Amino acid sequence: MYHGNHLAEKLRAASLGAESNLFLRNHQTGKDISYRAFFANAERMAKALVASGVKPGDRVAVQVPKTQAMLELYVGTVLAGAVFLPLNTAYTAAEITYFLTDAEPRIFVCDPNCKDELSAVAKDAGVAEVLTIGADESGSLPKRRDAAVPGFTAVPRGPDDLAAILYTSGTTGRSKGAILTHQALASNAQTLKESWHFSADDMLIHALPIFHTHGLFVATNITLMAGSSCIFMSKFDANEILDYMPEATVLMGVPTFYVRLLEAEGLRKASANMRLFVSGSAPLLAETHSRWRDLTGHSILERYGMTETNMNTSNPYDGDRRAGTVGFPLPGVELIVTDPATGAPMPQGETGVLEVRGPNVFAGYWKMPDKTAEELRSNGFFITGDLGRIDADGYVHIVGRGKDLIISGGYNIYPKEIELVIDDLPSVVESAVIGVPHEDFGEAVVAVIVAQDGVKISAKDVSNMIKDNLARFKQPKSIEFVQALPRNAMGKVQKNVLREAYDGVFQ
Ligand code: MCA
Ligand code: AMP
Repeated sequence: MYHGNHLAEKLRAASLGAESNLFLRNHQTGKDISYRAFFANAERMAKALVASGVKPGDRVAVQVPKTQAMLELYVGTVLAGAVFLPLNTAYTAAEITYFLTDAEPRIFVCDPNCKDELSAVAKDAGVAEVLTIGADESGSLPKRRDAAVPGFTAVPRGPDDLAAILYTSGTTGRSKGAILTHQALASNAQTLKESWHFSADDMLIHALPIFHTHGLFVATNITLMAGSSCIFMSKFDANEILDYMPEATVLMGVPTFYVRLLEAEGLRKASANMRLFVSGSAPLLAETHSRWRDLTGHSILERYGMTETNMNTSNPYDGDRRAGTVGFPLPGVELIVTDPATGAPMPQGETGVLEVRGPNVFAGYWKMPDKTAEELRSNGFFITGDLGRIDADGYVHIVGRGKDLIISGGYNIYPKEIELVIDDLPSVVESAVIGVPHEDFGEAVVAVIVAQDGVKISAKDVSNMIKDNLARFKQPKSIEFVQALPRNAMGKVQKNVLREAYDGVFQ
């Protein structure tokens, strides 16, 4: 089935012969979807795309609420040999303009509520057609899916062909599209499925968004590849997750999930029969790890990944899951620590830049050959920009970031992008954006602003002026004004000084 389409074949294999098994329990609609129904719908989606003129290699850009139809569209896009390009639902029209212009998709699928505003954006970007999927699973694309006859011969695609482009923000303030091949996605999901012992007996609580690697490729691809089932929740809700735990076996989440669940009533009892808790996308505090273990008896399994690489390391399924570490390189993934200045390998145990190589690594940045050459070495190692070390027992520790990046509730935020927007405001001389500790989100955004002499401007004014340009999660949770930014002898803003000064702002 789906012969010759590298990824689709692998996503389908486990459920062949078990078509009536449950794939997805839809929390929103209350409906159960079997593997048979899911793949039939994905095939109809592929038909609808082809009927709209989508050709192999074309991009299908998608900014829609978390729905079963979006998952069907993902698999349908792969079946049609096209390239899936999911976008964060929080992005504003101004942000969407960039992605559509850069990626030049053939089709853009959006929320029907945003169709008027985004159709104009899509038209300007030269997108041929705009379709919709709504939060209630309705919309013009589901309509076309339902009108199509099931049955679709998968378009042949090899391991090196593109399956998806995921944009990841950059230190320059310009997002970069990571090109992910069929092989990168398939090999990583296969490795994770085996490393985490996924089987048809598993029921995953799926509460992550599906426009990022974690919710789309880790959670969904593993479920499909193992023939497991999932409870598909449109968003995180601690009490609803507790309600589902007795019928589930696995939860995947960002650290904020675990911090919030620890505050919820009834965690110990609800989690008694769970098999596995996985955390990633941001550092899990050792304190959260030990509180969880003390309360539930389960040791959270922390792993480390990136948009460009999928998952690189994981704590062991069997064996010691060590708090504050991200475990060992996954089978087939090489991880080395290099000197940030010279790129030479560091002696065992010392801290440097983490570099990774393996079938999981991306093929480069979309239309950015220079950026690709800067970060992806000709020998295949990708320079992650994360700082870390490997201890004597082989566990990888992430000790910091060489890149100016904030991770808030599992979302990556590049300060430069926010600084560019704030610096553009008429009453602002300059700004520096930093991340400071936040109990719920791990880190939260603070903007430190130097206003023009004699100009009266408040934090509220700034918030109002930037709100149309930046997704809500990127907007500063605190805005501070100063006379001047601290600088070193080279004139570089000392963000460490600012981070210290505003360290307690959310406490
Ligand atoms: C929501 N807000 C946020 C965030 N989420 N602000 C900063 N950071 C966030 N992550 C804003 C909301 O717009 C709202 O603004 C206010 O904060 C409070 O919202 P709340 O209702 O508490 O938030 P929520 O809707 O419950 O969402 C929190 C969340 C969510 C469940 C933690 O952010 C989430 O699902 N995060 C997961 C992200 C993820 O999947 N990352 C994986 C990336 P206001 O009230 O002012 O309007 S993939 C990756 O990183 C790599 C590859 C890897 O290794 O996995
Ligand atoms: P992104 O590619 O935007 O999804 O984010 C990838 C980044 O998230 C990595 O480069 C790390 O900085 C960070 N990250 C992911 N998982 C972990 C983890 N378990 N611990 C610490 N940082 C993590």
